[in-house]
Amino acid sequence: MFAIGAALFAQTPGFNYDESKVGAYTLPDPLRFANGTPVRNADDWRTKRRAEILRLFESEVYGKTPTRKIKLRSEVLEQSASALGGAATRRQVRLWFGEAANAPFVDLLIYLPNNAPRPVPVFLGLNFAGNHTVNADPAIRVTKSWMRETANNHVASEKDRGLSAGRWEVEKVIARGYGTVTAYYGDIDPDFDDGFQNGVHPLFYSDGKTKPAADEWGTIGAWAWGLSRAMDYIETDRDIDAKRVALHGHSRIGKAALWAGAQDERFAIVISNNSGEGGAALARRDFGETTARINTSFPHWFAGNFKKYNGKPQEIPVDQHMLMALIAPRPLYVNSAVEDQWADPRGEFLGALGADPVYRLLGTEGLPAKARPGIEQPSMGRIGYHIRNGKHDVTIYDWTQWMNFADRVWKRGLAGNWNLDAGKGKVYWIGLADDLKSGSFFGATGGRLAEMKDLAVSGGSLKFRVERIFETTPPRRTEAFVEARLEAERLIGSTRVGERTIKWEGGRAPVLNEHDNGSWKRGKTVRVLDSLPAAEDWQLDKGVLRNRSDKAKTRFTTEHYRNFELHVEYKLPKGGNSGIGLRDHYEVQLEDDFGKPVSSHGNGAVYSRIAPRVNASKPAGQWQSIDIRLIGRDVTITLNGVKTIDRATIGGIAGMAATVHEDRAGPIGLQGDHGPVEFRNVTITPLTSSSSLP
Ligand code: GTR
Repeated sequence: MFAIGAALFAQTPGFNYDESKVGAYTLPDPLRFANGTPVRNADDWRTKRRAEILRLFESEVYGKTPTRKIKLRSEVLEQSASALGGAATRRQVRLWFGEAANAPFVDLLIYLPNNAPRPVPVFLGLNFAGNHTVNADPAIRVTKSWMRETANNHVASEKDRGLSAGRWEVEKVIARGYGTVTAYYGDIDPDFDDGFQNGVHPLFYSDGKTKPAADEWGTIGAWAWGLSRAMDYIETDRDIDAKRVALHGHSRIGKAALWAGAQDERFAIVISNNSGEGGAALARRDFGETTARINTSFPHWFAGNFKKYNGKPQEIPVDQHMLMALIAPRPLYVNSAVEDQWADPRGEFLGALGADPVYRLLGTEGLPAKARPGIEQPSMGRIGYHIRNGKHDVTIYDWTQWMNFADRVWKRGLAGNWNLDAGKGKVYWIGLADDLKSGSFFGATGGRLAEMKDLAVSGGSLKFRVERIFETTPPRRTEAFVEARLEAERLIGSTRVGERTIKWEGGRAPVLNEHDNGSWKRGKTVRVLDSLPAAEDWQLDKGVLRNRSDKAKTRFTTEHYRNFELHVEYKLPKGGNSGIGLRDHYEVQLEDDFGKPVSSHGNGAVYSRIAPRVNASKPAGQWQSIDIRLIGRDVTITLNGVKTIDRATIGGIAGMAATVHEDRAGPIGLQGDHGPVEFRNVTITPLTSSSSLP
């Protein structure tokens, strides 16, 4: 885009790349009313000054957005709970603007992470070239709307699937527990000057009117209106958290995102990516693209009135810092790129900084940086800013900062599940609720999860205490004190038990892309006991394996398994206790609990994670059989012929866990150090899926 622009500049003036030509300018003060009196407090801002500024942006810059409500109708065109290899739920929703059969519509493409609690926070943004370009997912519908590209006569092409995937990074967004909602901007209003005959403008014409008045909306206004309609839909989707929608936009769509965020306070975070002139950049600097230039190249973007200011940006009654002030006190993020001088990176930073006094008046932290921060050194407060290397684009660097910013303002950084490595084959686990008010911990109290007590979270660090009472005589109590901090997506911490301190470190529990969704085929069944490596403390006799001592080490298969069906027959004496290790991640408990109430620590339970529905145990001394089907974290267990756990999802590692690499295959382990136990007829059948990723 930069190169094409450069060729055009030669003939069409109206841009400036010379900082010395910027000259002196005075920005209108957001904290002074039009009549010169000061805005004294938050109440003055909220009740009067905000409305005054909004009116000026409406009549002089973007044009008024019609207020008449259009009846919306939504239809789910397609959905799947196993999109992106099982990581996400995909939904394609058509949103009709009006009840007429030929009403215009926009197609929303939605991906929601399967591993995150509902409702999920989302990133919402329009795309430039159709939903099918944001990811290579072949199920995304290809739009029939007008395309900016002339290559295929303005028609979208199958060939363009995933073309802009690097600008969307859907998988990475999903992996961090966010959803993505997007729509093609041309569905709302095609991006060319046709006198406002197509798109949504004509919906609002009445009394022989054929185009908007000079103080009414242009195409940026229409895109912003469409974003608010997407928000209307989001409010009806129970899986999406409408209170945590981060609105983002690149370039001209970034201008629309800022304008939408300024008008519609339902957007909880607003992000401007390289939005430049008419976006985050100060018009008065007249640097890069100028007011005269943008109104000439794109006469349909702004209100007719905006053209009055061609060559006279100092006469606009507002400047773009005031647009961003309208977003206050909601979190705002602005970012620039070094090679994107057309968008005026300095002007974008100064625009964000110019909104800071309003953020502070409203009692927030504003933008911490007072001077433009160094390249790729983000400054994050209630306003965030970064400038990265590279050109006019959206990159994974930008996305990472947006997600860090969202984590920060929504206090999500520590929320979620963490697999922690404590060294010497020991692993721990932390699961922290989204609201950071509760959580559980595995480690230091045996194989069990313990509830966090006295949990204190501040910024990127947390502290809590756990305890476990062992039902020995006399009962023994273990207490551990845990502290951790988040550093660059790593959780670093320590656990103190008495005099001993154990250090550990880890990352987020991985997303497992496999689900028990009917696509799994059984492979060849293998008899396990015959192929176990030799071990002195176990004895195999006529097909029955028994431990010779109560200290017998867990017997592991040499083969590693990922998704499988495992059949085990076992016999326990009165009060007996053993377990089956699954891939070094989870444990299925074996215990003499005949006739007792079910629990997540009883016979056939996924230890500390999932209790059986009913107690199907047999009395001690009898052979019992257990069938375990494990796909990703989805587990089904049949105990003595009774389905006791039906496709439940295991929340995380516990029990016999010995690795943080929960996404890897691992051995099957038979436990023999909790007392006498016998096994027979152990078989395993690997499962494979045509739709699973390697
Ligand atoms: C340019 C325009 C910019 C910016 C960009 C884009 O041609 O001059 O204001 O919006 O397009 O949308 O990529």
